Amino acid sequence: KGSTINLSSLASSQDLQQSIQQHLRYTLAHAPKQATLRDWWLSTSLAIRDRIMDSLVATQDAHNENNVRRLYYLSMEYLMGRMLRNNVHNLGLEAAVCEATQALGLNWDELCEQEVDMGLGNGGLGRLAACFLDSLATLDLPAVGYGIYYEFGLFKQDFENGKQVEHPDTWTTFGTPWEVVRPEYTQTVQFYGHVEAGYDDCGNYRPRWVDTKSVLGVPFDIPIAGYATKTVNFLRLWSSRSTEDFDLDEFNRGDYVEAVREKAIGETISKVLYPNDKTENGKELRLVQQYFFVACSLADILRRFERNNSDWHDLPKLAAIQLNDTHPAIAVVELMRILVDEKHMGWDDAWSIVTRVFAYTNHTLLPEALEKWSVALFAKVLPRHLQIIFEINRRFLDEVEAKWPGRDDIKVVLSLIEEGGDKMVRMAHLAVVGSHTVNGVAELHSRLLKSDLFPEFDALYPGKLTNKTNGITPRRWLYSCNPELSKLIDSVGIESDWPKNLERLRALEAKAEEASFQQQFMAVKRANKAVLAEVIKQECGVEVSPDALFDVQIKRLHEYKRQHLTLLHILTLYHRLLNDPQADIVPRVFIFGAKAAPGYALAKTIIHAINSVANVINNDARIDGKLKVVFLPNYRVSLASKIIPAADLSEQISTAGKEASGTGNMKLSLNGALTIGTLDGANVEIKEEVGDDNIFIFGLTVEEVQRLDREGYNPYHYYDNDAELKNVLDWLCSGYFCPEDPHAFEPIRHSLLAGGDHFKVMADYRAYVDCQRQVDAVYRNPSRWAQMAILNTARMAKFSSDRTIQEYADEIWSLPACPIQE
Ligand code: 26R
Repeated sequence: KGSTINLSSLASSQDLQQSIQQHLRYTLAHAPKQATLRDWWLSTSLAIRDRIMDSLVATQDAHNENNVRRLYYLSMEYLMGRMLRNNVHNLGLEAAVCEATQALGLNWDELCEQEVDMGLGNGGLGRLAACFLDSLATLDLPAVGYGIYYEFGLFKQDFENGKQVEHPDTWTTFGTPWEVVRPEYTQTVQFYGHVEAGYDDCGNYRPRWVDTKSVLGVPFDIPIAGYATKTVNFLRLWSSRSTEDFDLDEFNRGDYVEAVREKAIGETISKVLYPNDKTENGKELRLVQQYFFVACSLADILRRFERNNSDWHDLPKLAAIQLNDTHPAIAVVELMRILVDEKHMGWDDAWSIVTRVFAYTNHTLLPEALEKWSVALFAKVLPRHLQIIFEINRRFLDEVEAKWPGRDDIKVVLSLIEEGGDKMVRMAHLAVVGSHTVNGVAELHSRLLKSDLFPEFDALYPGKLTNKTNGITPRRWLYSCNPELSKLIDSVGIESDWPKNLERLRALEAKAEEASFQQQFMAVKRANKAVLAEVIKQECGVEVSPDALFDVQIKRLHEYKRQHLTLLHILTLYHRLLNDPQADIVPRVFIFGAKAAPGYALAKTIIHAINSVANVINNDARIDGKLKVVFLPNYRVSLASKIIPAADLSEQISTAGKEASGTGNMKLSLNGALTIGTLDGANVEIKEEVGDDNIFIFGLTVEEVQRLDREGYNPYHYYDNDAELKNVLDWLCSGYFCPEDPHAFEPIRHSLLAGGDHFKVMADYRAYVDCQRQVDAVYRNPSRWAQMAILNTARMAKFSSDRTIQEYADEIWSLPACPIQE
């Protein structure tokens, strides 16, 4: 970036071109004339990878030589998306690669389109982990991400007659250039079996975990290059393999086929990502996945520690481990097991080490998403760990007794074990007790964490519960995905380091009222909308006008996120237009992207309903194209990067108190979309940053939602007293939009009325529809809209994941940077 690069970029572009040609010939064994676009993409990626490797080796060498303190991020999910463009941008090779590919007769954008997303996650939590890796490397922080090498990532979504169907995501079929297999760091993991009492030579109690089954974990490393720095960290993903002795008996008995079948069981552990972000409680394979990747990762961390250190008491000096939600919380127990059972350390000593190593991030307050595992399942899969959990709990309840003598009611609430017919291990309690710091992901969420979810923990451990408001990487979510806006930013004299110093964008404030800048800013938006219109044409077969307001709702499909509230708004506008073709309505394109968990029937019904309504509206000549509704199939990171630069309006309309943070809200605002939203999650802080005049806020507050829940909420009240609401809901369920199955949408109506409307859709409908009228009014004033959009982009600095990660590094990890010398 910048003008000094041109001379060196000429040299590096020629090198690069040569390197691409060499990979085509010597790695892929192709002559240029037979090469497909995919071959060229692969060769280009391999050429870029070579350049990353030099810095990877240099970085790891420096970290090892200096025995630096490292952060270990444990996450079941990483939504990395495509890697080529971001790697090129982070390495500063953009100009060179454009020249090189051009010289080879290739189109750079087309080349990037060849890459299959790395979709090893469900949604917000997985994408947050990916943004964090980018910021950790960019800030020169020594860090390793650990996760699972799922053979099948999140399913591919198709629509058949408007209904979601799932297909396997076969991202590994043709291999990926971004991985380096590390068989030399293979780990062995034990499961099942039972615990035998035993004593060592000195008479100390030494339980032995025996008759276990074991599997291998083979690590695949994905290099993570920082932006405009030499640091290259890595993401280490574990793939499960059968051990050779897994089924030796059967093999020796001559049952070759049975032995091989058994072998396949070892390989299933890392086969597939669970496509749920609500519940997988009780699924044995999910617990096995969690322990598999945690055990491999901890063994790897301890191996690295032991290379340079001999005293286990130094572990908290050299390792900080962050638990991304409770999914890896078993790590607390596994580290205790290793220190006590294998390193023969005393309990108190070990516990003091463990609780100085771990910290835990909570990402949801929804009760159904809080992990619990039945004690019976634990006893079967991880019998020794269950014993350790009971011992942790026994000592913890002693602490509770000391704080609140005789208060058994508090013990019932706080215990790691939920009593009842089916005893359960509460993973969140384990994570809180085993960590030195717990954080929520937005101010409001963290406040509710303290006041509603864990008030007793907050009293018992004052100061342990904290906040770290989420962020997003401006490299992927502005610099790479919105080149036109990036160019505009560069052209107005903002320092070129803005992608790693997002405060620089504040200088745009001074231009927000300048007519010529407003026009340029909106011309960029218009161009991005034209590009998205092409994608929409291709994907949905629907023509949309870039002059219409692009109203965007992209996120997992969930009742609490309330895509069906937007559907009611769409029906309201449609009905108004049919009643009065001259109705005062700004032409809009409603753009949805969302996957529903395969077992979440109502979420799938909402998708079907949106598609069915879309089909009717898009083909109704009476409304003269004023409304269009498109549901882009297979929403994923790479599709997000096309939608976000083209959005005018960002829908962030969850029931107050339910969305922990949201991160799409930040991405859209950064790209100059205005938010219509509730006072939920990070919307509250976005409002603080952009100012009350530059955001559309509506609906119940958390306090009002809680009051309704306390005093009794009656959705029929709104249905009976708002004729327009009654009308559109009845219409939706009348069979009009789905004649072939007239009752198809009845479950939506049921959930909103007789079902109790847990997410207050009915209560918020009128405020939402009225607020959308305000949106229309502002959109009709292009100068005002442009000013607001510019101020959104200008004021997003707080939501750079660099800010978030620097706060984690300073306040949770005590992690110094380690810049790598040239
Ligand atoms: C129990 C298991 C099946 C499971 C539960 C929940 C698996 C995955 C989840 C996903 C949740 C924890 C998630 O993605 N939460 C989101 O985290 C984002 C990053 O912090 C937030 O922005 C977002 O508000 C929150 O819903």
